[in-house]
Amino acid sequence: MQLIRHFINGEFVESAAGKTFEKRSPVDDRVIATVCEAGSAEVDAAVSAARAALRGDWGRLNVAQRVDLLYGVADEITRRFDDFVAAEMADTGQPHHVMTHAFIPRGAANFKVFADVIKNVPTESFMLDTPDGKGALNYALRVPKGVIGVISPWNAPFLLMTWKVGPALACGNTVVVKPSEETPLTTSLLGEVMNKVGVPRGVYNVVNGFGPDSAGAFLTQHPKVDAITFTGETRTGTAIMKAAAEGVRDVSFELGGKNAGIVFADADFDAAVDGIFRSAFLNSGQVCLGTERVYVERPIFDRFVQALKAKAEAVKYGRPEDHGSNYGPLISAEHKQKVLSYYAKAVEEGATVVTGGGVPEMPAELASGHCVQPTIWTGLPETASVVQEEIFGPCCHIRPFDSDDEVIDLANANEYGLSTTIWTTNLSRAHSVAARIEVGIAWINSWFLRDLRTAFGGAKRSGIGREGGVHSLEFYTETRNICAKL
Ligand code: NAD
Ligand code: 6OD
Repeated sequence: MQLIRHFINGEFVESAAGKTFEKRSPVDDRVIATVCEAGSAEVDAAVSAARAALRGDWGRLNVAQRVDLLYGVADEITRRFDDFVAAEMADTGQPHHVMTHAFIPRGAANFKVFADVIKNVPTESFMLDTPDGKGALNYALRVPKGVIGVISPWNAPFLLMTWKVGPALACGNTVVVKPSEETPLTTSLLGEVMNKVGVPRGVYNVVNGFGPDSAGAFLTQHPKVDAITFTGETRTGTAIMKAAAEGVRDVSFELGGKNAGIVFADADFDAAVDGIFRSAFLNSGQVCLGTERVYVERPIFDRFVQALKAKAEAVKYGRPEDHGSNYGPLISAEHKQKVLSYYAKAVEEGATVVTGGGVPEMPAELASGHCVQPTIWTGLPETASVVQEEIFGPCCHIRPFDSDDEVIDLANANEYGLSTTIWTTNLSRAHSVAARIEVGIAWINSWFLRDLRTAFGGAKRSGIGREGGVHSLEFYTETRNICAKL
């Protein structure tokens, strides 16, 4: 049985108190690893190592040297691509092609892109007129914020963790990462990469464990952590913000979503069906940007519902390494129960179940896994809890609409504001609708198409701040202005 240890000051270590927990496969519920659970002693050690590294070799590197190391990390991830793919498949149970085409390559890109950003983005300068006529020169330096606490979720573990570690290190910080208890494998593997490439000890640290009363809470409450970047549920964000208030520490939050997909009658029909299918069911619906509310213009409503149903019913269940499968399980028995409780609630609330609504028949060896059927509902009022609350499963409610104003109001009538996807061939309408939806990210005729230089984050309850490109520099550095009298 694999033992997943913490990675502190360049070494893989167990917990002093010997506490561990089990990591189970989402595919068949077998225990696949034993994971060490950090107590406050391990979190303290990790934070101390990270602080010391700021003053050590890492803190003395110039930008070009840091950039070289980050390129080395990206290259080593690519060299060990198959190991990362295997580890992430074991953790999440999601299909091989999702790992190879999306999630693992993004891990390498997250280091390269921010190495390029830090190398190329200038800081501001101003000449100030002074009474003596000689003037003063103001120029800004970007300095690292210090030790960054990184708390990451389980749904795309490597992509989401490196999306924060890449820019944090590019800016010269050090990190202590607490991966989700559900998905510790790739975060641990990245420790091997850091050592291989020669990233100094203490720059990248990992502590495993849970949230409340465990590693997550110990890390976010730690007074020597300078800032916290978090991706996860909005409710968890509230707890972390309270912890960060002590010591007035900065936070960057990427939180939940209940995103609307909008399909106009003039859309390229097949592209829209494919796009909504992906946005509702990729990763078994466990994507924060996923579409759980679909609004379709009335003339194509029935045809659209039937086309999406046909695709949902054609998914291929299977083991992640089985290349014929394109659909995986939910992450855990607990999450499966949550999603199934929403499936039951939809029926109680009066939904028409177009397809799905339960657990698929699976071969005996996968029956104890956590698959649920892709599910489509129609006929619910907007007040229904399955239309308002984030389910984070493979499901969506579809409702017809008749005008731009109506669909904009429907899309905005939700406490979340992460993303939207709009399907139409009328680009002037697309731009005007996109500008009026209260979200951080609006896609037109696409979904999850990412340019890492752009601002990423959520409006309303979907987050605080933006990361991506120069926006990440805003969070991961302090700007220090120097004013020199000439
Ligand atoms: P979660 O909030 O339950 O857990 C996320 C992380 O926080 C885990 O590592 C967990 O151990 C830790 N944690 C939990 N309680 C904590 C506490 N009190 N103090 C410190 N750490 C704590 O989220 P999840 O279930 O892992 O992920 C799913 C959620 O993440 C969904 O709501 C989804 O929308 C959201 N998400 C958002 C984005 C985005 O970019 N906006 C991306 C991915 C996931
Ligand atoms: O692409 C990204 O940078 C990002 N943060 C994606 C989030 C996916 C949510 O599940």
